[in-house]
Amino acid sequence: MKDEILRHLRYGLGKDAAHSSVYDWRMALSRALRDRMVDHWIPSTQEAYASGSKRVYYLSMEFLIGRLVEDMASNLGLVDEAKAALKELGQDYETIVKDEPDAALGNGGLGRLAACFMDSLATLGIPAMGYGIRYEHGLFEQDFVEGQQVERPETWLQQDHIWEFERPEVQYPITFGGHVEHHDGKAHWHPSETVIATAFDTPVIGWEGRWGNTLRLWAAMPTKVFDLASFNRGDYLAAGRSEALARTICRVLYPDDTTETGKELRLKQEYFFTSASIQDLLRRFLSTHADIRTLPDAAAIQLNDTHPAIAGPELVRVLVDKHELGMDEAIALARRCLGYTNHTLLPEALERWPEWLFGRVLPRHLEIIREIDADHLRRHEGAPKILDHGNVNMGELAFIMAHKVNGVSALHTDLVKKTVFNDLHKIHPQRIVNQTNGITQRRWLKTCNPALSGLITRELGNGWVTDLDLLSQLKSRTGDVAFKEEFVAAKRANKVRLANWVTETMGISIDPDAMFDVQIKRIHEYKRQLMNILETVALWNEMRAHPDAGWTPRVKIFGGKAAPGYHVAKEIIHLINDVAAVINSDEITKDLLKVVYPPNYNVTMAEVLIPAADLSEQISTAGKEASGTGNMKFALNGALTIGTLDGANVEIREHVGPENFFLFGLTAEEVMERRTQPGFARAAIEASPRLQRVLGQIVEGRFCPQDQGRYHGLVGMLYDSDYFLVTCDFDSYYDTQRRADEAYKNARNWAAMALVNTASMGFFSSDRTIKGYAHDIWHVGSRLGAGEEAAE
Ligand code: OX2
Repeated sequence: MKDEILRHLRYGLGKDAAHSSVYDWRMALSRALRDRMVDHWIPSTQEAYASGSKRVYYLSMEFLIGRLVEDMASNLGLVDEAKAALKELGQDYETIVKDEPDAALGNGGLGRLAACFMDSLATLGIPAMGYGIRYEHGLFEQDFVEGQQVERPETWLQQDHIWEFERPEVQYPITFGGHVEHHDGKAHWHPSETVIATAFDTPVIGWEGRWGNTLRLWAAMPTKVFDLASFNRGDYLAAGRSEALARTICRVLYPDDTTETGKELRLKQEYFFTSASIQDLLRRFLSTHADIRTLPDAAAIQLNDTHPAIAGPELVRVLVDKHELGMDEAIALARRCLGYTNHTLLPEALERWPEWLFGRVLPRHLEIIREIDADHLRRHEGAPKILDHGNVNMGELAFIMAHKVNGVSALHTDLVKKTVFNDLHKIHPQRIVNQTNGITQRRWLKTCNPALSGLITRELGNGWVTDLDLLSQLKSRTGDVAFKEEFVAAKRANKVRLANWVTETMGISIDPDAMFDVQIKRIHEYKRQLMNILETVALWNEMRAHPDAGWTPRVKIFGGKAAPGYHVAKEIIHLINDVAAVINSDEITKDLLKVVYPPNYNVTMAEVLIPAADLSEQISTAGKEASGTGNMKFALNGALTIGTLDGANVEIREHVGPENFFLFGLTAEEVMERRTQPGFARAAIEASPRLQRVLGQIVEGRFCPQDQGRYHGLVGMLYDSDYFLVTCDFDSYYDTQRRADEAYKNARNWAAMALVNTASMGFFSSDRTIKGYAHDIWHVGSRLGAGEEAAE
């Protein structure tokens, strides 16, 4: 390893050791690791090709990857070797790992899920390809200026991204606009614009290098890079115009995960990567198969939300216009290939395009969608339509074109059947299935929490790394005092690590013995960070009034970004920061309560916060969070959950047992019922003197004396509408927090509860989730060991 690092430093970077920066060392280490990855990757790719086995194509607008050095080193079993080699070279492994920017090609849960799935697919040896967009700028960087969010462009590609291989030979034309002519019984699309999609491949190597898959991200290029004639005329801007236009398509990630933008550029992005992926998988298929009708035996195409839903009409278009299949046959064939995952019930997040806009960008696809609607209506009278009220409904399109539709937790799937797709569900009662989300324990325990994972491996061996159910053996240890002490020591070490980081980066000192209470996720009204900060103020009031009442000291930690156009979410951020400033400088409560909100929450920050958490905040309005995946990461790392019966919380609670979970709040059914009662919010506020007081303080400008009216709108909204029922759940939330305070005082018992949480998380491995998709939706198997079998 040492020689390899030095060789890459010299011949890959043209540097000598004496004059190398941290960046240079990181590049050299990464290249050395990449070489090893390639040695696992190429044989897997060859095997998948030679065996002709069915492949999974996972189409996703987002892959929220984070850093890769440590992930790759860990999956290859090279962490110790890399550390030792660097040490001999006078370099520090940790420093080098920390130099890597996050690959932030996603907004949150949906993108991170795709990244966990890629890890599990490779570890399970399932031939698969992830398809997405190689955004030049990932999710924006967040800064706070006087407590308010400011966005700055993210620039991960300004440094060399050495994990990827550019594939200039893999190019496809992607066309937009123009018009369609029909003659000789055929459709002829004459587009007005063409860009080229070109591939960049990142190897994804599973645990111990047993199998390797590919993440293929598409970048856009102009058909003609440079117009020399314009340049020679002196029109320099015109000379580069086509390049600029093409590049725009993959320039930035839309920073919004749950509201629809309806922008033409977004539609182009969606079609761009979907069409490139469909062309690519068809080329691969046709290079080894003669009959296009056997495509469903070779390709399972999974749509991660509706963003790639255009895959249905695109596949039909190619089958009909290029391969001359009949429309009905093409639709049926495409459906056998496609699966669709729904991730949200929020009406504002369901994609709809105005028909006029859609038809302008994709005129041939609009015709095909009409045919799909007609075909479906012929078979199912009165069925919901894709084209309705001048809109193209992407949810209906994805549903009708998929042979399976899945929700991401038991509760969510149930609600999908009862609400958004109720009519379609009645027509196709077998189509909707559940696949409860999961997380990869390789990143979310093994690598991010070496203190705890080291302890577990010492006790159980390392089988849990690929079989998380083995953790259940730890349940018998809740009475083992010595083991529990070690378990607690691991948590404490992680808390000290976090406390030091908070002091260094924010200048706030926090006590590692206080309860670390963490809410990290996108800022959204339904996730109710607002309720959390209101409860913080209520607690602070009580602490000030009775400072000697034996309080459990707390550190309230927040992390998360707001979509740049989401005004209310930004107000909530401002309020949290205003409250933090006041509380953190209060002499009376200085040893009892702190509020910490580090800016720019991302995957890397999660990897530090989650192992250090005691209490995990999963407090969304019931029925709104489809699943959540942070909830799983916390419990796996030994945090207790305070939460509502929402998303995967329900299943987490079932697995850890109700006595090891702090439940509060209205159920999804009660939420729906409560909303029908006129004036429910005002009634709830009037019934809660505690909440009244908090709201009064905020309105009077207690946390913003220089600008007293700052939160009048926000508080007014709670009184008048409160769609997310912050007011109704507030008292139950406050009381449950006090139960958590009491429980925390009994350190032994808390440790036992935390241990049961860790030990009960086997079900929430993304390995289990992927096995479910493979069995119920994709009908694919593992290739692990298959190569040897064939050779024998
Ligand atoms: C998220 C959901 O909000 C979250 O509940 C879920 O855990 C995650 O997807 C992965 O399934 N954009 N992000 C999501 O949905 C959408 C749309």
